Amino acid sequence: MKRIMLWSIMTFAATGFNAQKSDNSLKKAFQNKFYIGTAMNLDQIHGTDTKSVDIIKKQFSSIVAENCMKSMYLQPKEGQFFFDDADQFVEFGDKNKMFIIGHTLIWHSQAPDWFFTDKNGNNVSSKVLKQRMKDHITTIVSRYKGRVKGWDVVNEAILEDGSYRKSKFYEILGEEFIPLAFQYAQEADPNAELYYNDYNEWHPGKVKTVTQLVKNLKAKGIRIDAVGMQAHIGMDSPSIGEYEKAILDYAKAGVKVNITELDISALPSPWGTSANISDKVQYDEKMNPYRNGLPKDVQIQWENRYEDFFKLFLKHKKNIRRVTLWGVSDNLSWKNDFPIKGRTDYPLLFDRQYKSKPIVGKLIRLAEEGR
Ligand code: 9MR
Repeated sequence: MKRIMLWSIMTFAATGFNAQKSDNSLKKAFQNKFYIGTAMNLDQIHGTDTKSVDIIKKQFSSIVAENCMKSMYLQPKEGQFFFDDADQFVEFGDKNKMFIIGHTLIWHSQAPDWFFTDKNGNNVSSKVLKQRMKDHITTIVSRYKGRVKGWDVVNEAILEDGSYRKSKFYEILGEEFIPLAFQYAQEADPNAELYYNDYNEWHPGKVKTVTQLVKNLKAKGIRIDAVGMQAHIGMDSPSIGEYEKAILDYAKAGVKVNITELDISALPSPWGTSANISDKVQYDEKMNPYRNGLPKDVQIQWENRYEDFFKLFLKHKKNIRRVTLWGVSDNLSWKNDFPIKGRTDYPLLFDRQYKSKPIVGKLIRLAEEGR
């Protein structure tokens, strides 16, 4: 009798464990909370990186293209669009019933030079730039109308002190380029969600200008649905309190928050959490301390940091539309080369062998507990 009982307990434990292993996923656990997404690179979009593709299909409910929808790729020459990669990306999302995000329509970086210059290399007039923005946005948004559900309309236009970035868009059009971009996108697909996306968006200076921007757009009758807070997070900065305050401020201004581009670097940072990709720092051995793996204490600290942020996101789930990781596995992360080239970082949920890290199970449990 005792033996039978022991056997059934063991069988139950074993099947319970297996079921958890095979059925549970981030996508299922978070389905009534918010979309949980990832960025996709070209090998994933083309289907050649099958290990990543399996993970994406199983774990994520939303996708964004890491690079192939940026203006230098979509319109490398005026009027010459290249849609092959973006088309495959959108097809993948449709086929797998995912919430598809377009990244990004207007960004000063990765924009081709022709966008801003005439044939003599001088800045174009405001009239010409407006027309080019309109053509670019209208062509792309109309092509994926009804399929791409939300667009990062403008990316990284405000600096930490709250001033506008002195980009070519700003130089030629002033602050007006932002409402114009939103208006063109809205006209091209009235049902798509429209976002302003930026890094360090918890900085009080940025929060002030971005909330003002939201109010100005709304006052003009132009729709903005959410602010995308890029979450390139470090081990010490930002604090949960700083992040929470920003989420609440954006909610108060009448928009949802997308947590975008989430990755938590386990490495020392030379300057904080900027994601301005033109900034680079010289390689230094001391800044690459974990080439052969994370020490246990750092790994625990890193996991706690992920858990703390997800607790925050779950606490504010009413205001959060989506949480999107900036990639699948550590080996593919941009963080290995930023802000210092050639380091070994551990910012994502899947390791270099494409195995889920223990944090995945912990996040699933957190979501299930918060049901
Ligand atoms: O991860 C992206 C990297 O592969 C590209 O080389 C880089 C330049 O296009 O952009 C990276 O993604 C950026 C995102 O588009 C906007 N926010 C900052 C991200 C990291 O630089």
